[in-house]
Amino acid sequence: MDKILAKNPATGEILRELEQTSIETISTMVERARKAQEFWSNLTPKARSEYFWTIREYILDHIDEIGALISQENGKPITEAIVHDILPVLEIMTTYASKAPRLLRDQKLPLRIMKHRKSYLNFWPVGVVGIIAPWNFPFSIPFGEITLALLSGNAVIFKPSEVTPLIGIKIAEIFEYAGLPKDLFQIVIGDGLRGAALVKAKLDKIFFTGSVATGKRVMSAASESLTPVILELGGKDPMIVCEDADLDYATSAALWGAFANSGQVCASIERIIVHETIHDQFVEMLKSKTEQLRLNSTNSSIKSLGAITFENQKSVYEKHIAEISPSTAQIITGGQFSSDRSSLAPTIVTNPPGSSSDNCPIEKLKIYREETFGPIVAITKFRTIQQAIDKANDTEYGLLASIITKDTKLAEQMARKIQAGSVLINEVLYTHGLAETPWGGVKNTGFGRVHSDFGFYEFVHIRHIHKEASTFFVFKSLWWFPYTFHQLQLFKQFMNLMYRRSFIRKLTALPHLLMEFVEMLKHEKRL
Ligand code: TXE
Repeated sequence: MDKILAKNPATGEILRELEQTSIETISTMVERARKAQEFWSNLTPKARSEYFWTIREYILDHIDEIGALISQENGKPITEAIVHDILPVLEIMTTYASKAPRLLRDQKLPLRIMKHRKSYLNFWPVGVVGIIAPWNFPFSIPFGEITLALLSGNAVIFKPSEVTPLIGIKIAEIFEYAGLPKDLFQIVIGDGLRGAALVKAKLDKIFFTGSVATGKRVMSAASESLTPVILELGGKDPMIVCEDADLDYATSAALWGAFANSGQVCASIERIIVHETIHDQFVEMLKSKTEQLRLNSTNSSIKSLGAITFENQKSVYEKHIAEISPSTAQIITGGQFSSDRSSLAPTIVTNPPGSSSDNCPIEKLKIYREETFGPIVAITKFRTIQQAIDKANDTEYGLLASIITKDTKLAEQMARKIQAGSVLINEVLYTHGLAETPWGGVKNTGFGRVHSDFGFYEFVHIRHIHKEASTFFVFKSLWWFPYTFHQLQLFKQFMNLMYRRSFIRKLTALPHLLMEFVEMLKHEKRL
């Protein structure tokens, strides 16, 4: 199959038929990128940053056109296309094009014991980076990673999802407009076979965002060449709503956290763990707000939920909903596809009536345990704070978690016990849009970080350079050959001096150390 179809998921309209990149050419693309990277890595970080000021202006000048394309091919409302996909790209570009020169400067490492030596860190780009992206944030997820990769001196081969190839092509056009050196940024169009070929093409690092199943395949294939991988996989993120929470605030946060991007977000709130005393009121208020969301408006700027981007996702929703029975859960609202099956009504599911926080049958269902990646949220109950934390951690994922409470001190204590990459207090979901905060998770969510200085340093090797502080004198090191009697005594006294707790014992080691040093110099010439 050499062609793929770019479609509008809201209407089913075919937007374009596209030639897939030939699998055979992928390794030569990497070779060409490697040549271009040599030149690029020799530019100063400031010179590389200059390209990004041009790109930023281009994006601002074409915001409506890019937003419309994202909305059309991904199915999300235009507000989400502009605010969730484009704005974070401008932010990361602005932050890291400014910061890159400083972050890439050599860093001194003060040494505790070897005062006559100097150590410092020097950063160098890893080389050619492969960025394999999903379809849910087809602009912001890869663009942020590409920006950091290029700013730090790498070449990039980018494979957008086959579900959103036109947005990938738009990204390539933007870089072409900026006049980057030829072959420094290249795009692979097509399906997972192309992704697999890219992983095998002797890249220097792979940034993969997608499903756990594919992430495992990527890591396994990358192990053949020991290519390092960063994996950003799924989530089943919890929101804990404490007894003292303002219900209006908590339900609005839950509404956006669960249904933004139609729930097709790795950090979507898919589980809400509510204190049992406010549970019923919370559910009632969330239901009422959910039913006010606009679904099928043709005016994309007032629509709240868009289309389901990826056709195969619909069977996941069906499977999860089908498992519900009167003894396991109840659907409070939603649960049905629109008549054209392009969207799913935002869906709230809770325990059956009469359940207590110790007996929550919903917690055994797929809808509570597995990633739905759609506009579905499962609500359960807790009684004690410890129970809330245990329930939040009772998942194979660990990307984000949220806590809603007026007691922010308590929330901070709770946050330290939650197994997740980020814990947001009285907020939800949005920190992928912040450039300075790390994004990534634990457990099956994967490992490594994107964004933040930690994410920036994922794109460089750290080279440690070590030298004598003085440029005039170089001494043979005392631990070199030959191994001798006074040399050994000298080191024992050195350890007493440096590591004894008692000041007196440290002090008494000093004359012995000096004596052994003199004896060694007199009788035990270094080879
Ligand atoms: O992901 P895939 P899909 C999750 C979410 C969703 C599931 C399916 O749970 O239900 O993924 O989405 C490329 N070697 N997320 O099918 O298949 C593929 O072409 C290398 C979470 O899109 O993992 C695409 O570019 N690459 C996520 C990318 O991998 C391969 C956002 C992701 O595809 C490959 C989206 C292979 N063997 C979905 N096979 C998040 N965490 O944000 C496929 N690809």
